[in-house]
Amino acid sequence: MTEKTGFIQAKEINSRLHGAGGCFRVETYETVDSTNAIARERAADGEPEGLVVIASAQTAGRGRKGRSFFSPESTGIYMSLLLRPQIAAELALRITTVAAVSVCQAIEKLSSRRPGIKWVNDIFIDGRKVCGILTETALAVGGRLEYAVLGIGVNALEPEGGFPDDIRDIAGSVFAADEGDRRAQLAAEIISCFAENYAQLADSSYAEEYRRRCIVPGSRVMVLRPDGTREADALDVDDECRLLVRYDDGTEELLYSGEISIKLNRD
Ligand code: BT5
Repeated sequence: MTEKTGFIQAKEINSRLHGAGGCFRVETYETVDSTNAIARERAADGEPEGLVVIASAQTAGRGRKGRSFFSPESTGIYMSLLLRPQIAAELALRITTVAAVSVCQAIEKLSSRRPGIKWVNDIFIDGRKVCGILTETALAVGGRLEYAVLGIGVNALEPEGGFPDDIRDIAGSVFAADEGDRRAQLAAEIISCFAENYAQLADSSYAEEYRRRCIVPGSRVMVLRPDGTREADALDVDDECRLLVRYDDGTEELLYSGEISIKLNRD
């Protein structure tokens, strides 16, 4: 039986933060439009690094390129971390990739699941997307980041009645219904794992773990471009977590986040 779930409380999460995770300040809300939107407003008002906005539901959860992120009440974790890293703006992709590794580590600490990263920002379990990550940035003068808002949406449990038709074949959840409501544990573990890894953001040592967890190399992929799609073989992920692909005419390309989307043939 699934326990009756409700709204996540900040104290349930704060009491479970550990290590560097203790430096983050969690605020919880019931229903918001988008936790990323709230965190960005707070960032613009001068809020220091370390705020984490967590909601139990979102009415306008967003993904990349104007897509939406389905964010129903009581079964997911929708959170945004306000960061002010001292890195050049072109390294902002690292925030997403470090977060992807951290979400995998957190899931493995709390379950026997074996998550993988679908380049660049999705976490998959058994062929289904259980988490999406959206990092939004604001630039300061001189090409540095003024702030970054790291948004992480996780399907902890399957919603009652299942996922809506448009994502029914794509989406999955981290926990099975009989594992109960573990959102607070998972949220605390994601924050704590991220906090540890974030300390190493300036060097690219985490890239090895990203590469190991990435499920794309070795697959046939569709590279989606504004001017159409091209099939390619995904070969490898480099030290900056860019994806190296080889097109059928033999040319190779290193793909950056934001320029393209990748679609696995089996999606
Ligand atoms: C993402 O975009 O997956 C990034 C999602 C980030 C959501 C978090 S929640 C907290 C924070 N506040 C926000 O407003 N956003 C962030 P993208 O890679 O563009 O994927 C979007 C696509 O994923 C959609 O077009 C659907 O196909 C699929 N999708 C939507 N909702 C989903 C869900 N709950 N589970 C699995 N797949 C979903």
